[in-house]
Amino acid sequence: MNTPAKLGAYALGLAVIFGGALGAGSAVGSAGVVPIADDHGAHPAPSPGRETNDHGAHAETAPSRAAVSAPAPGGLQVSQDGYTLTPETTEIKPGEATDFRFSVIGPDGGPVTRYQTKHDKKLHFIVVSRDLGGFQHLHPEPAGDGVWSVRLTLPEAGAYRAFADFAPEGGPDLTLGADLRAGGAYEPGQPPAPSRTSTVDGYTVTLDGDLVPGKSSRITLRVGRDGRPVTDLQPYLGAYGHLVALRAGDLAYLHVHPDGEPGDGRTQPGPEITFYAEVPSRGDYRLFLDFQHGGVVRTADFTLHAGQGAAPTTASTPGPSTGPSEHGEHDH
Ligand SMILES: [Cu+2]
Repeated sequence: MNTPAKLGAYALGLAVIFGGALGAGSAVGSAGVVPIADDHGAHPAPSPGRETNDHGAHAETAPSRAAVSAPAPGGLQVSQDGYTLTPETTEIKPGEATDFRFSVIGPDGGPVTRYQTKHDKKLHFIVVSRDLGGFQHLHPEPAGDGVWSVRLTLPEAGAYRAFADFAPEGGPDLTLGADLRAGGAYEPGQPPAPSRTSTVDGYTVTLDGDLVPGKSSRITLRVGRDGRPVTDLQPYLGAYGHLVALRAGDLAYLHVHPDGEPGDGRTQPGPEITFYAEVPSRGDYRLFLDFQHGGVVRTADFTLHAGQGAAPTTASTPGPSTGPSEHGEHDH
């Protein structure tokens, strides 16, 4: 399988997870899948995740499909599928670098020691403030016996959310979330207002595209510096950009990767980076883009409102009246 196809399959897998969440109670488990497949029509590769959804957990009939598949978005649970994110460091002082340690306890009751490599790393560790202001994307190091260790500074007193994004060897892709606190009095902030432009260290990143609930949405980010387009972005984690989307309100986690990757013969190193993202519902989303230039990784941040259309009907039907039959057509 060539690389773009793999990326497409990866994005599709994520989209299926979110689409499945939409299907809860409305018997549209497949509706979330179909529009993504259309958008990725250039990629002929079958998706392992989709195979499983269509032929593994589900029987031939729609009712069982709806009953079985209702996975929540990632990051909302500290424990899922028998795996539990287990912080060992409990005290964090604001503004002080801390050796933060944690493990993932597996179904057998012991810490997981073998992980698949995903996007160059065995485990991705994201920390955000609960009010979605600050964002850190870190890569912990194994500290022996299944313990992970990472140098972590929580800049101010307050409530934070940590996400561990990983796949145990022989296990599922997981994003587990846990609350962290930095002690002391604090004033919770308001989530940032909608914004499509971000400036960081002299770079300006602008965002084009809209998040539509239940539908794969093309998002294009354009990187400039001092008024000129940046055309020599450097690969970071196997891509020219790394985008995380978090839903305001509960910090549901959506991890997306670009359409294309360095060296595939079609993806340019800037100024544009294209992603496909599917969000599960209306509301505000914070988007954090990691990009590398001049040997430094920087993060641009945005806030988008996903509001058009009522998912999932808008996602899979040309008009409002054809919803039910449309759903029927997609069942096998
Ligand atoms: Cu990472």
